[in-house]
Amino acid sequence: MTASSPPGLPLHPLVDRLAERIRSAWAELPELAALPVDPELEAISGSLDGEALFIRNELYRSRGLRKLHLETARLGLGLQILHCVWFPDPRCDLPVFGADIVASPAGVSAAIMDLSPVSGSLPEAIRAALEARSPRVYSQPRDLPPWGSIFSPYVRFVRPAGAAEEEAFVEEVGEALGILAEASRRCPVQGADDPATVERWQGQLRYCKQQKQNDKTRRVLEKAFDPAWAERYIEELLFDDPPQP
Ligand code: BLA
Repeated sequence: MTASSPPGLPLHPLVDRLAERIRSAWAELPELAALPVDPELEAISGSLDGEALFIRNELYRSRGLRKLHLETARLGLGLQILHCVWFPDPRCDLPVFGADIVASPAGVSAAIMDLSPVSGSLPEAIRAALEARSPRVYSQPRDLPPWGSIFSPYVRFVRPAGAAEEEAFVEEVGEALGILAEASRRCPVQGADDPATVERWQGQLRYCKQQKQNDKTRRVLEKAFDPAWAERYIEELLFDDPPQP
């Protein structure tokens, strides 16, 4: 049994290791507090064609970060998903962290992570910290879909080939979260009606709108549950519009 799944249903090691890395990253954040999750959405279990399904959602906030979301799921046909987004408070000059892992018995088909700008370009200190990392090479990079125009030039989107590349990916996520966590400790909190705040809020609205164009997410959720449920889950939990600051 693992921390993220019911007994007898271990998750793919990359999903488990990355989930643990993310949880230890947010445990260090200042002013960390749990956010309420609709009990209907927090822990979901069922079955599809005789196969066990489950979704676990964890939600927190911290200084400068309005919504820290981690979802781990098993959604039929052996599909396992890790989805994580850290949405900043628009009053702070911080990017959105996002990561997604899609694994099946055939292996990990997609591992993506990014610190995505919400106001034209990344804050300079974040850009410099990303630039200063040691370079990593993956043998099977993947091309972004058109809606991926929201991502930064530093986005990582790969099919990790083997344990070494999976480990490199976990390390990279840890580094990116460290960079964002450090920036979140120090960022000034600007006024709710400051034009920069409003621009960053609009940037988050755009981020959510683009993510909602990912038909692959919707299709998997519709198949495991039903279209109305998938719609509600996407609109209310995964990519709900950020409240106006
Ligand atoms: C791709 N996301 C996918 C795929 C599936 C899901 C099945 C196709 C796998 C593949 O192309 O190999 C499914 N992802 C889900 C589901 C959830 C989920 C059901 O998160 C439920 C919570 N997606 C995100 C975030 C990012 C993201 C935060 O949720 C990035 C920061 C990216 N997922 C992303 C991208 C693709 C993908 C870029 C590839 C899409 C494509 O190639 O068309």
